Amino acid sequence: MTQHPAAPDRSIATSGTAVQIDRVEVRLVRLPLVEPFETSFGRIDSRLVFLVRVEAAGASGWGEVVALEEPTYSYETVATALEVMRRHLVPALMTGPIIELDEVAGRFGRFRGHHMARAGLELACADLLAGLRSEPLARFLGGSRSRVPVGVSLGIQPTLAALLDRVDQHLALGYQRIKLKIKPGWDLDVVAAVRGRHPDILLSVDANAAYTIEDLEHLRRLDGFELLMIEQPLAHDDLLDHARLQASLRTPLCLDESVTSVRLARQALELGSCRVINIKVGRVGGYTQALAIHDLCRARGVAVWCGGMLESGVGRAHNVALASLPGFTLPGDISASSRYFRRDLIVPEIQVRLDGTVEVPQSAGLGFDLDLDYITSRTETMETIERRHADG
Ligand code: OSB
Ligand code: MG
Repeated sequence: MTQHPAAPDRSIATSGTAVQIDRVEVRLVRLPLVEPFETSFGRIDSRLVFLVRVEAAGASGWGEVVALEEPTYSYETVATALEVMRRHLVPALMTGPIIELDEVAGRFGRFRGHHMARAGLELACADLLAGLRSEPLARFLGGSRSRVPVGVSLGIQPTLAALLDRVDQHLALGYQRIKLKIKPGWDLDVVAAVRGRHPDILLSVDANAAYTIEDLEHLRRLDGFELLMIEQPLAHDDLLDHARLQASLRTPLCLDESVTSVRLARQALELGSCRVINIKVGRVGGYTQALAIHDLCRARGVAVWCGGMLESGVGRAHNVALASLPGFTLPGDISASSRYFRRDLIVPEIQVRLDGTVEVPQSAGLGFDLDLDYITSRTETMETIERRHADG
């Protein structure tokens, strides 16, 4: 295992018992959204939730693959993740027992890409291992906070009035930070209106790669609005132009799409491509990478926060656990279940307190029960992958 010298040494210790995973269940569950979610890359009307359950000797763990149905935010889709999981990842995972969580990432080490698919399995294994040692997932990962600060991501709206309403509503609910999705034609006026109405809130914007370096002068006009950060203004694979842009801005840039590994995180920081990093466990391929990026940023005094992918409660609960680590100093995109869903897949649902925090569960594993009846009623596809005896 290679590690950056600045990052503290880390290994997630388990009880030391070897666990053989012999069955993986995958389900695609369709959840309606309370309202469409629109970004610069398109509009999402409902969420096809990809749940993963790993089973070993009577115990099980749950994870979620955060890929969308279309290859817009990333090249992965629900369909590619399912195919890669059943053909490559699950067979690799089942080649022998695991003791430590980083062995799961190790089993996938020879594969390239498909981070969201890998992460779904690693998340499920983390829940399983934490549960087997009767430890809350947050503590298992090294988290220390009992509550995590949260913000909300507000999609592009049909009108400015509708957006201003959403902003007011979510501030009243306690959210500590408002993030506005922007794109060319829905940017300066919108930000000016929200900032004019709320001079003192933590406000950020997220372009999901909608601009190019040709827009530098235009983007510089965002510098007047005291934004907390500008998230991913330029292409997903362009660290160099982000560095050029950051050099001519006062406002910190935050990278999301561009940071898919600890190596790219280090390169982005060394190039000056950003001053903040959004960590999404799916985008980076699982907890092992997410923790390495957290450790790298913490050692360098760079703030990180936990991003979101319109997860169901399962992915959301994992995000809460991750965000309890000490380096997650900015509010995460971890909203209440009710911000997206009329009914979520977990009990209790994720709730945001009026002080803009979400409580970190203290019970073993994920810390939430799964609503199996509701999950079953919404399941479109279910498949189980069993270990073949010839494999072990
Ligand atoms: O860029 O952060 C993003 C949702 C889907 C894909 C990408 C992004 C988002 C969000 C919503 O901003 C975050 C959330 O509340 O889950
Ligand atoms: Mg983003």
